[in-house]
Amino acid sequence: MTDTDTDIAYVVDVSPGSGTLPPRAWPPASDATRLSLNGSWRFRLSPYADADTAFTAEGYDASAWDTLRVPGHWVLQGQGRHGSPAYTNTPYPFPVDPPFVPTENPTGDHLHTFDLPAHWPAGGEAVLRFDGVESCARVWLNGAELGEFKGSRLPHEFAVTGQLRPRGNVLAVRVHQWSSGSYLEDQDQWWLPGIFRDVTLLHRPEGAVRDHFVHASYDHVRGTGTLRVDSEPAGRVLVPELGIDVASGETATVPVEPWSAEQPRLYEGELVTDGERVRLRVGFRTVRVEDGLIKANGRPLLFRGVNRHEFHPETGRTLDLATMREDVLLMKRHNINAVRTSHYPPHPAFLDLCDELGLWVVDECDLETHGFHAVGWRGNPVADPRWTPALLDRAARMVERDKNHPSVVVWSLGNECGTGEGLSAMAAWIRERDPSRPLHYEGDRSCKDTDFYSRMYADHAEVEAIGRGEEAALDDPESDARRRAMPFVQCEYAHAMGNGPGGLAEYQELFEKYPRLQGGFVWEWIDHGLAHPEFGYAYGGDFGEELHDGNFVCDGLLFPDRTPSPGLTAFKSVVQPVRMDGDGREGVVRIRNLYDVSDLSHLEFAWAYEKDGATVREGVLDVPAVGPGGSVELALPEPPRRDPDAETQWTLRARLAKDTAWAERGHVVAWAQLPVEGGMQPPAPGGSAPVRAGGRIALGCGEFDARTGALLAVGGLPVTGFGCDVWRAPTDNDNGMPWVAGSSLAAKWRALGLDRMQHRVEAVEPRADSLVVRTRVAPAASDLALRVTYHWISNGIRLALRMDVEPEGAWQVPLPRLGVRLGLPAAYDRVTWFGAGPGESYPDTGAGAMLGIWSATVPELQTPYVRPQENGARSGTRWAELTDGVRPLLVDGGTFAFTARPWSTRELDAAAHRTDLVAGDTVWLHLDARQHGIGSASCGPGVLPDHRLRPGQEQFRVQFSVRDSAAPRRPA
Ligand code: IPT
Repeated sequence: MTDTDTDIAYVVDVSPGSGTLPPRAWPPASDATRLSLNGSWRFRLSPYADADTAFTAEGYDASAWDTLRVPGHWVLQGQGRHGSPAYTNTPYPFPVDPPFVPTENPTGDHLHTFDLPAHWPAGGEAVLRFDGVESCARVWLNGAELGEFKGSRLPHEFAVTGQLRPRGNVLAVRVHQWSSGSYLEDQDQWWLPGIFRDVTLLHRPEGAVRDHFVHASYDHVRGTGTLRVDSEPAGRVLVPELGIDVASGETATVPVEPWSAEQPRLYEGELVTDGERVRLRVGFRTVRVEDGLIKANGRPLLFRGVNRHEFHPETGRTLDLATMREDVLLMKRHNINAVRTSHYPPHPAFLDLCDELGLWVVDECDLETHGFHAVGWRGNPVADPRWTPALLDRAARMVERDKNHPSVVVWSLGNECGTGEGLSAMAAWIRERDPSRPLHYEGDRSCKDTDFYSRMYADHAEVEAIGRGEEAALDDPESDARRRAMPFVQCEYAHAMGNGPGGLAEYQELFEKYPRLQGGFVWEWIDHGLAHPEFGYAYGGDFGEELHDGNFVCDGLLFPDRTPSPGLTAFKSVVQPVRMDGDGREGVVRIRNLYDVSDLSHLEFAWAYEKDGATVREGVLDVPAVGPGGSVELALPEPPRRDPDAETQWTLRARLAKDTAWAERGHVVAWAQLPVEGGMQPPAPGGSAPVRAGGRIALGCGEFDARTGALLAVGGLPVTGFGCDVWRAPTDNDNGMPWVAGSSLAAKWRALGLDRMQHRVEAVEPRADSLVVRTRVAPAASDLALRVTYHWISNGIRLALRMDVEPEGAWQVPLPRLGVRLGLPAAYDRVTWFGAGPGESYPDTGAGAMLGIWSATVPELQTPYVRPQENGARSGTRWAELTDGVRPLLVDGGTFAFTARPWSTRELDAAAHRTDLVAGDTVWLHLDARQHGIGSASCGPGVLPDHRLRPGQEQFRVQFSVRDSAAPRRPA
């Protein structure tokens, strides 16, 4: 071993570090002085861990170094000069050889010079705090080494009393991308080294609070809260609003309003010691598992949750306060009541926001060893006692930091670590330190270290079996019995990768039906697409990584820029805490309150009576303050005169009656539509006789190719590429799970050739007053086919199509879609339609889409999935009008899904990034009788049987007409 080897031995040492202070509560607002050391630092990157340490000496001249923003990841700064991000899901991007890491270990040296502010107090002590450094840091102050640590998303503090001077302090931090700690941080995200959270210097006055623990429980029978604040050193605990003034360690019990995610009642208080006044924000709540249920304040919980990684497209895991707040506000506005901090404790300010705005938090430890799966879990750190101190250190740093947050109701040991004694040791330590919160861990089916049964991506049938308590036995009778007595939560489900997830509503029905099923957490909150000059948003492989997992990192309910995806809009509707159903014809609505604690008095219920999509009357319903779990049946107002020719419906909206901390008055919490009459489709117009001229056949306002029978024009508007279409650019869910053989439906589709169907024209048959075109549509090298017959009729103004489809042969796979496709001039770039909208919807998605009249430009109809794929279908469409502003094309005469895009399906299919898609001279219009559902097979179950498009006999009708824009929309 050389000298340098000894010097860097700490990098691969499995111990958590040395020189740091014991963990303690996140320093809340207090009157003690603090100095943020965030800002512009000097930075140098070396390819190896043993670069010279001369920079740590006093007087080192770093003026030639780069500058870097701290907090930040060096790979996301410096325009590529500092290496690149890399993405893997489960595989370690280095050999599985614990605790060793590659010799090529990017090492970032950071230097920062600072003065103490004039008001920095004399005396007392000083602490240097790092809130997050990935993956390992060694620290020097004014030339003296302080120590080193690992545990990227956990705080570390050093005592620096006596080492500070008024001016010219030099802080030197060496950060290694890889360390033994990397084996514990294999969390399916970008590998992003750096000092990515705040660095702070804290003054600690004599007698300041070293640590404090707020115990605030709620007795729902008596309506009282009990507060005890343990403090070191002792002090006084004041909560003026409650008249509490007790010594630390003493208990006060008083009547209070409890804290809950729905009503996050916080009481302002203070802990006063000889040296410091610390702000307390006390939320009284008791969470426990009893009678086989997770209960908060005596009531069973239903988690409408999401998994949240910390992510920003420009700054990676460095998040500013505004972004954290935006996350919480977006969650609240989308009816989300819970968040799992997958898979590490978040920036502590995020938890303050959860306390304040109300979210149930599953706080997860910074721990995942998933990559050991690839080697049969050999050498898994959680099963190797040498790593137990590191695991305990991580557990303690999470619990101590976050223990005073009322929002944190569950501790999670980590994610995907297999099983092992290290986890049991963590659980035992946490139970001892904080028995007030239930424990979660998904990866051990024996559930020996957890308080409830948790799974990920279990399909609907299995979830139902669990709900009934009829799940299969798994291991020893003792574990089986323990698990069966436990409540159940899906810690991950409904993988939100690309278009989807499908099947949300069916999960929610189960969660609401079986008490044992206490909800779940959608995977995941936001796409981790990194802003990229060439690709728009980059995913795995875009930085030239040798090993990567592609766009599996883009699987969130938000796009990278935090625009809600259709999946989030759907989730909001599926989990809405108020349900309105009933019989529109009878004019009766049943309103159910699904809140945990709130009655309905904070909502205003608006009704609208709509005819063919237009509101003809509206008003506000008088709804009593029904309590949680209750329901009421109400009569809707007397509808205006019935109009059997029109399509009529009630639209009901439950809106906030007053401003809240997270949304303004009028914000729609829940809605429903109750149909009244079905309306009538315009009858098929007949009369015109086909006329052959040149290579064309004219039929009323339609023109056709005499050889192929393809539509060439309608009302003089040229049409290209007309024909039956079954292909869609596969979604991520169609592509399935790369690691599960046979899970890709898209691979089956491509093997069969559904992306390259050939159309053989069997007959073009002019009849007395119609044109019939018979075709056989089939892929090369197969004898499977669809017999497709187009029946056309026209009265000179409208052109009607009936397409009959008859499958031939033994089809084993569902079709992607079934409908017609046609190309229009690019100027046809605006659409108004009566159907579901404004967003996209597929058979098993789009619960957020309402029936109404909507307008959008063709670019606006595109859903910007980071990896391009099928998107943008508007289903349940009664009519759609595309226009160039002069001669609108109306499509009606049936109920269909339409999709309009400025590029073809082939181009969409070939694109890897949004920037590959360039609008051409054609708007491609798809009119589908049906689409195959979406499912969530990118990680989870496929499309449920009801939503599969099985090839079968099909009859599809639509009509086309072109008018001058001045003429009425619906011609004769
Ligand atoms: C599961 C992981 O817990 C999560 O981090 C993420 O990778 C998710 O899947 C998929 O995006 S693990 C999976 C193999 C079931």
